[in-house]
Amino acid sequence: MAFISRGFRGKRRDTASSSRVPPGQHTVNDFPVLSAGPTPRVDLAKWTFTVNGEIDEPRTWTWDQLKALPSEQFNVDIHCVTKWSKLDTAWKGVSVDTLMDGVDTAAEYVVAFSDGGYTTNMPLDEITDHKAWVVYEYAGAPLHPEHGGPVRLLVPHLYLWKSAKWLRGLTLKNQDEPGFWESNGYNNHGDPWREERYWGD
Ligand SMILES: Nc1nc2c(c(=O)[nH]1)N[C@H]1C(S)=C(S)[C@@H](COP(=O)(O)O)O[C@H]1N2
Ligand SMILES: [Mo]
Repeated sequence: MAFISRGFRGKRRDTASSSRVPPGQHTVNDFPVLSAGPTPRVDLAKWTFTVNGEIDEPRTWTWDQLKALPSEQFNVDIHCVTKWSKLDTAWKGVSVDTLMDGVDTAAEYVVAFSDGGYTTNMPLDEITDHKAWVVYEYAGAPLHPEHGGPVRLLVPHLYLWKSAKWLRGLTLKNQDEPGFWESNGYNNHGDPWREERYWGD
């Protein structure tokens, strides 16, 4: 009985994971680091997180204020355009919906901006409605600086370059404005299930 149920679970897991890996991707167990520049040094006493742009009054949180917001713990699969996917990664952070709660904006686009100058753009509705988080813990520990600590954006339904590390804020925009990689050949949208890897895909 135990043998049968173990075998059954194993088979189901394999089926489930292959259907969770987008075309052209393979799974990894480690967590590769991909950064276009050096890991910034961050002083949390001076750190702030800001939502600005097409908004009546910019909203700013200190580190303590961000940590005091309602948080969520969740597991998601992540997909890098360099073809690795990592299943069931465990995160803790604040939903973008929480940061946008009560914000009245006509903006349809957003640019995420980071310490070090990295930017990435998305339609605003790709990061609202339970689709994106500002995360500060990975696997039960503070997010390692190499992976974007103190906080990174996490947009698991798009390729991982949209998940800006060392995130400092979101700029709401009326017009779409390509970010760092989107200006350097990556696709503007980046849906792994459609293999939107490069400009023109
Ligand atoms: N600020 C910043 N965020 C970034 C990057 C970067 O270079 N700088 N690289 C992006 C790319 S291309 C990828 S694949 C992921 C990698 O995240 P990881 O290093 O935690 O695996 O971060 C994304 N976010
Ligand atoms: Mo990447």
